[in-house]
Amino acid sequence: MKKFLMLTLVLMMGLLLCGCTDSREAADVENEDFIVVGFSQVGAESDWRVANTLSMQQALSEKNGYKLIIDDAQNKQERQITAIRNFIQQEVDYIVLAPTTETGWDTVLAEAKAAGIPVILVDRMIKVKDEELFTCWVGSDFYLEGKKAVEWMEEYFGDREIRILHLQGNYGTTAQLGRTKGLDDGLANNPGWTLVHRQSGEFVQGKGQELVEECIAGGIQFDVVYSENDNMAYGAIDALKAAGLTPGEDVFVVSFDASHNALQLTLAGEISFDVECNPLHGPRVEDIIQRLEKGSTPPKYTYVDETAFDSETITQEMIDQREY
Ligand code: GZL
Repeated sequence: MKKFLMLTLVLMMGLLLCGCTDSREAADVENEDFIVVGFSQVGAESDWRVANTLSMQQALSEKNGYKLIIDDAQNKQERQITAIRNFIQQEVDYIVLAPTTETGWDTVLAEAKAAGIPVILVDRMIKVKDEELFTCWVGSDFYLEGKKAVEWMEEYFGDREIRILHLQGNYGTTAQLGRTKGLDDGLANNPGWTLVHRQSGEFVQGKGQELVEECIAGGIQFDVVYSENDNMAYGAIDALKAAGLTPGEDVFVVSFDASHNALQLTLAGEISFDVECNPLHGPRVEDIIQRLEKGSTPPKYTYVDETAFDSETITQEMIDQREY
């Protein structure tokens, strides 16, 4: 009898031990059916960013076979670096990085590479000594976006002298650098254009409004607001209206992103020209991961095709057909 009891005890202990895997093993078991993706996102500063995050969530869903871990960096690179290190610790299968800024990534991406985790970049670009530190990049040609805006301004204003108030995005981001260079080339090629003020509105509505209010209060005269994203343009429009100025008549607003709300303002004539910056990178990232899973090599750089909208030709039907 004693032997039987001992045998039963040993068996029960064995069952208990094999049944109580630690949480990590349990997670591994749970995750093994999924491709685990760690996504370091800039933040939620704009309509564009919100649409970008939603696109990633919809594409990298559990229904599609993914477990997506999103970290919101609140626009701080140091939080992104921490997030990437956490993803490495969690042994994710892929890291997706939407970089806040272009520089400062070499060390942490070398750690991801050493851990054998592919890094996919979306949206803005980074500058690293070794381009093997990331697998591939998908995003926009921000200089071309700026060029499109300048070409519209040249067409619309012709030889008219114009004074430009420039609301920049966060300094050092590829979007700001490209869109600013587009305007700088326009200023160099159009002697009748004058830059009356340039400052970063950090891609957010409140700062955009504040800068325009300060310029108006300071007596700065301007004909065009070149706003490097829609949310700053919303703020600029509020400031113009509060000062009794009619956007589209007294002052012309040129913007970037072409998010839904901005296109409604373009239809209303309050934004004169809006250059698309497509945020729907979720399906593009999913396609890249599937290619990598199958052992094929996606292109190192993929630029998304983008259009632009003119208040004189846009229609509600065009807006209704868009995904964001
Ligand atoms: C552009 C993206 C920019 C958007 C802003 O790809 O990086 O950041 O234009 C967003 O709306 O904040």
